[in-house]
Amino acid sequence: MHKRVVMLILVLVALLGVSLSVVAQDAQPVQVGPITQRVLDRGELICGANASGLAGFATVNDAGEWEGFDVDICRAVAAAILGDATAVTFRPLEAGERQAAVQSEEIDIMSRNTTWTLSRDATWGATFGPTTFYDGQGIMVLAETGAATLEDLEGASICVQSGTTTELNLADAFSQRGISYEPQVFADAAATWDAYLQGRCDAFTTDKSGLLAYKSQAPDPSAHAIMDVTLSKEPLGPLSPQSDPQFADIVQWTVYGLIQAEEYGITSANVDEFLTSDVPEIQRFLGQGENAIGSLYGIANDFMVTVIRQVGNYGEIYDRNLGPDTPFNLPRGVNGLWTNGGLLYSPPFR
Ligand SMILES: N[C@@H](CCC(=O)N[C@@H](CS)C(=O)NCC(=O)O)C(=O)O
Repeated sequence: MHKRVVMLILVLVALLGVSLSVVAQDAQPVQVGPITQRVLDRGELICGANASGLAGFATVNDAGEWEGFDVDICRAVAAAILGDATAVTFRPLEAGERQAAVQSEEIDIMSRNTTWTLSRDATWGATFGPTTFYDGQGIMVLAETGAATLEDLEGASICVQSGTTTELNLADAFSQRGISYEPQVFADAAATWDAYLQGRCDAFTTDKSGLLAYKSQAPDPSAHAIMDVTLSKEPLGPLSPQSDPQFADIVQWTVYGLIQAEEYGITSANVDEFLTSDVPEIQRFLGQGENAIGSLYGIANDFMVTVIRQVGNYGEIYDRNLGPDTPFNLPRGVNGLWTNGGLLYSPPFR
């Protein structure tokens, strides 16, 4: 009888030990992946950016600071991981330099008007984040030519940058319609644009966002017309080396957080008022109370509070760089929230 009691106590103690160790494991902080770890160690995020400057998306201002829509995406990720949107080093990359930069992991993230395609996803060793800007390829011509359709460009010479989806789509679109053309291909963006400006090409082609940026910088913008044709789908967004899926998740949820914040109406100006919101969904989104959000990725639980406070929500980023108070005044269109008929839709933060 005595022996049995002792045995029972031993079994109970063992069971308690097992359950305590399970609790202890649960409470252990999440281990961050290799890219996040090196960002933390370095205290800086290295972000691949547009090399020649793309107005509205990535340029260096008079004070020597990077600014633009693509730039702000990197700033948001730096705020999420490091708590500091300014802790970013931008690494300029020409189109053809992107693959090597991702593969060699000389950058942690790229946010550089880059189109998500299957072959890039597979061969660059990249993980693409959510699309931040839905675009399409367009064509610019001298306004005086009056060219309006692709057929009007029969026999034209067209300036295009190599290492881009642009070069491939151009070939597809023209051969599909049986239109002959002469591609003038350049490895760097400035040379491509200069050749068009100097009249060495009849047309210049790239993403429509890029056309707007270039047109705004032309000596006489009104001399150029963006034709009302769209050659392709160009979903542009950030990407990171696929060696750290957890880092890619952080990028993904930061971008979705920008979109979700806009949907909730949470802005850099009012985020503090939302901290005490009694809406459970918003408490969770902002990582308040007992809700585990960022901590599941080893970053600050309330990472979205920092991101919104320092960078703003998606709508603020869009307006600051491309909205009504900028030279672009670009309507949101498909880049609106799904609640406004656009394509931006965040999965739930829960
Ligand atoms: N979205 C397309 C095109 C991106 C692209 O590189 N476009 C050129 C337009 S000329 C550009 O921005 N070049 C600037 C540079 O290489 O710095 C892609 O991902 O391939």
